[in-house]
Amino acid sequence: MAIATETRSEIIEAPQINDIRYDWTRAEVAALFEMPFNDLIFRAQTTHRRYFDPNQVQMSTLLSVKTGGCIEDCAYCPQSARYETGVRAEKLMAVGAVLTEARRAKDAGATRYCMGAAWRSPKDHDLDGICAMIEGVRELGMETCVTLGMLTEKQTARLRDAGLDYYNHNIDTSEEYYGKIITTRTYQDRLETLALVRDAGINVCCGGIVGMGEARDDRVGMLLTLANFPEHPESVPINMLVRVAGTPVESTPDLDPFEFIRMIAAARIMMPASVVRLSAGRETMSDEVQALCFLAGANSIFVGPKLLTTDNPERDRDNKLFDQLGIAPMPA
Ligand code: SAM
Ligand code: DTB
Ligand code: SF4
Repeated sequence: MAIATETRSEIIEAPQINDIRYDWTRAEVAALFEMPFNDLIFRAQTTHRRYFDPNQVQMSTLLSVKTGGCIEDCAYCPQSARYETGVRAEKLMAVGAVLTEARRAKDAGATRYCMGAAWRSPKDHDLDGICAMIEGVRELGMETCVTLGMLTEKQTARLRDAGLDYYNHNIDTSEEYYGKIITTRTYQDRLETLALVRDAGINVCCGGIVGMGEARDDRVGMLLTLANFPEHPESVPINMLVRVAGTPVESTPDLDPFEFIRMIAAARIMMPASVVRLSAGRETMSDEVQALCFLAGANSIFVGPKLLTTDNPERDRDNKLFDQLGIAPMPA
């Protein structure tokens, strides 16, 4: 049945101004997911254009500075010591080696360097090396982001003082589905670290993963949590699960790509001024799906052949796609 014209324009045009809100209801978010696809994408793209250049995408590069051997049981993660995934446990990298990689990423056009460590939480002495990495990457003129697990207040202060721009700590999924994915730390633990990061004055990078067998209502719930924080995360990574052999979620059925695009569009509408990151999962995504993600408001990607331990598209493929779409890298 066709929707009446007035209803259609209400849906599309309703929040034209003051669209940065922190009071989303579950029903409103569920209604976004149920919109006709074209209406949803139109509204997301309209919102996107009020805050960003629609033809620019931010480029970050990731490096795993401490790989594998993690004591946590995150069901998606190749770095958990509990699963046989073929990822070997390594020590924290030397600062010089990290800076060599960062320089290479900068030369290849990345403006943000993101360093990840497979820790439940860092020890205080681990931060000596991490802070030196942050200082070194900043001296190269790149923005810095780290993801190290749970933090204490003292640790957030040290990271801020080292000049850290962003801290990535994901809620991963809805509060309701969370217990199916991780049992070794709670949703509340995550919220506490996020609050400490925010209070320290560091930009928050927080999102999650879809395609882990969750229901649409869980995707709605995850976005509700993110958009109803006292401040929106400045950066919102939406990861498509990379199914890694040996992890408990390795046989999860494919998520409908249109549902993934809806997730990006809903994130864009709910957090209009945040950078929405099309994160893990691009390696197996068609160029057409990626183009629809950009149309839906995604404006950041990871570039370089590796994420942390899994594959990411080669630069030639990304450069070609940017050319085909007339997309330029977002300046820092
Ligand atoms: N150990 C730290 C932590 O868990 O907070 C930092 C690194 S952890 C690998 C960073 C994030 O990567 C996770 O929260 C998760 O959202 C994402 N991630 C890990 N494995 C993934 C996979 N197989 N597919 C998609 N995203 C994944
Ligand atoms: C995020 O949300 N996605 C990135 C980054 N933050 C650290 C990590 C994706 C990891 C994918 C699995 C891997 O390569 O190990
Ligand atoms: Fe460890 Fe982070 Fe992987 Fe969880 S996501 S197992 S905490 S490295």
